[in-house]
Amino acid sequence: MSLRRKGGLLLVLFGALVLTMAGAAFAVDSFDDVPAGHDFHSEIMSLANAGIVEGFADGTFRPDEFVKRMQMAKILVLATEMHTAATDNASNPTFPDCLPATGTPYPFDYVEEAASAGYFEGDDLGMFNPYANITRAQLALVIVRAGGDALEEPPADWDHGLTDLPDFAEAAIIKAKYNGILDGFPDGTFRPYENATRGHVAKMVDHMMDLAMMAKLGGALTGTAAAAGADFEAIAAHLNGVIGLGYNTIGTDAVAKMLFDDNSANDPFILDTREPADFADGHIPGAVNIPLQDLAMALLKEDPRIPMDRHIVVASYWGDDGDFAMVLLNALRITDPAAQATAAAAKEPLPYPIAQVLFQGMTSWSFDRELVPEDTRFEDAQAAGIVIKGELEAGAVSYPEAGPYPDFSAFDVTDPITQIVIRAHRYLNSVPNQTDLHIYPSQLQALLDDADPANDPQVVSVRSLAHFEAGHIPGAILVPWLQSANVEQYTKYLDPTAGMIAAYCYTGHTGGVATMAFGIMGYENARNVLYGMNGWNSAAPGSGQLLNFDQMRTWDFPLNDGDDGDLDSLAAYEPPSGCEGCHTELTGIFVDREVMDPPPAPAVAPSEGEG
Ligand SMILES: [Ca+2]
Ligand SMILES: [Ca+2]
Ligand SMILES: [Ca+2]
Repeated sequence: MSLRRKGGLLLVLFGALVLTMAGAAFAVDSFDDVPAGHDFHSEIMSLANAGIVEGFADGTFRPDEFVKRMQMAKILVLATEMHTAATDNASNPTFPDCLPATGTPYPFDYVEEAASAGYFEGDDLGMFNPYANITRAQLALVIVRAGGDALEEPPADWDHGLTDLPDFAEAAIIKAKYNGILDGFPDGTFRPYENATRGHVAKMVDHMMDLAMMAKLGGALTGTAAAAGADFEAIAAHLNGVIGLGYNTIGTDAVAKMLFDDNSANDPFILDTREPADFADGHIPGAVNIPLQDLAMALLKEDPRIPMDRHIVVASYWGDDGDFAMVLLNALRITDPAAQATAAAAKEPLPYPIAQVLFQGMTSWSFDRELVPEDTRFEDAQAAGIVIKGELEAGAVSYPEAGPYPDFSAFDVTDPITQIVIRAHRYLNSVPNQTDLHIYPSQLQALLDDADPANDPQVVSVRSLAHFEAGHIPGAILVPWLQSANVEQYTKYLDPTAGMIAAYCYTGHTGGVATMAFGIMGYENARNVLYGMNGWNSAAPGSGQLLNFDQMRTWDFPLNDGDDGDLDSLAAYEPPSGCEGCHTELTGIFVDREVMDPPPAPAVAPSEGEG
């Protein structure tokens, strides 16, 4: 069953909402002034594809222009499906300054619908002020009203940190901030009387709609249960089948060969899951940017940018974060993993397209330091003390008591694959930033060494049994990554009530697979140890390959950053002088500086990317 078919399922649930979304595939490609990498790109495109906002005839969206109150009324009634074709209240207008003669249906009908829904109340004189620009405070007020029960109430003592909230909108602004719909400025102000821009409106409305959709879909973590629930079991069964197929990394050189061979037929689709600002600093030519925390929602909405039938390579920061996206994509697209396994074993064409991860992410594509957060490239992490010489323990595995299991609120869908996408959205957004899904080796060491057992993570090795027995992080249990969703044999030993589950592997990649599986299954305390055992102690058995990473696996392939020199097509790429053919006939080592100054032979053979 493809996602397109599942759209039929969502269609029943969300009626007009999904009808407008389903029409998205042909609606809008882009706006000239909202390029990929723009702060509000994904939200504006999402709303435009849903038919809730439109651009201008000249192909622009003008994200910095202000929004009139009548425009806001229209956006909100479309976003919440309160618009009806019939003109409402024509004989009994609510506001003296917004009459049928003002314009029917726009703005009159939309304003009446927004008033009937309780989104707008008018000013002290009973006027709507349709041509006035909506302020930031008013925007918070109407969006919170439109969001209704989908928004959570903040705890009474929640510290919102904002200093300049007006009485009339204070509660709404705090609630909107608590639900992640808005934020203040770095100086602690909210600036309630400044005008909201079209970009801000798009961001906030899109987020409110996402919350409303998720509230309907269910699957929220509610706590734990002594026995595994039926939804948990079904999710685990599909994940177990998909992860057992063993998909993981693809070497950077292999990707480059496919992209630069002047044959577009074999090009993978490059999905870049970094944040927009990092994407804008430089990305693989042709890559599409959907930040990791937005990916599941984009899949639920059938974002037309994500192909259902092509080989996908995920480009991320370090690579292991790409495994989070890969697990989700493969779980969604490989609907019958047993059929995929059968075809693979028989060396027959695969029934489903696969997703893989660029080995070590953008750190291996380019030397550019701006592509990943400061100090987190492996060699920089060594210098910064993020990568350590942690203690090792040898010996057999000792497991705790099995259970309890994560428990979810009831899903509004019965299909386990859609449930996996829902759960993925909830897990990936259970932390403020995508980088919070990691723990640095130095942070793990601090938690284990602070003489406070109460904050100790449950440490999980996903490496081989032999490598576990030869040396593991003290106190770890073993959950082999290919069986990270095998509940009966392994997953039942995870502790959903621990402060953290810290999974580690070799280089980070398979730990990313396991961590994503755990998170989808409801272990939202799961984190991946950045750089795995290489980050904890590169002298451990089976480790060491990242010591050679900078020499062996970091390439210098082209980046597009929006400036002159960007590649319009991959066929236009010309390798630097001195390495004619290098990028299409790669063998083992290639970086520009090696052409100039070949490195010494590595002490340890390079990884095959098993990570
Ligand atoms: Ca109407
Ligand atoms: Ca190609
Ligand atoms: Ca501790």
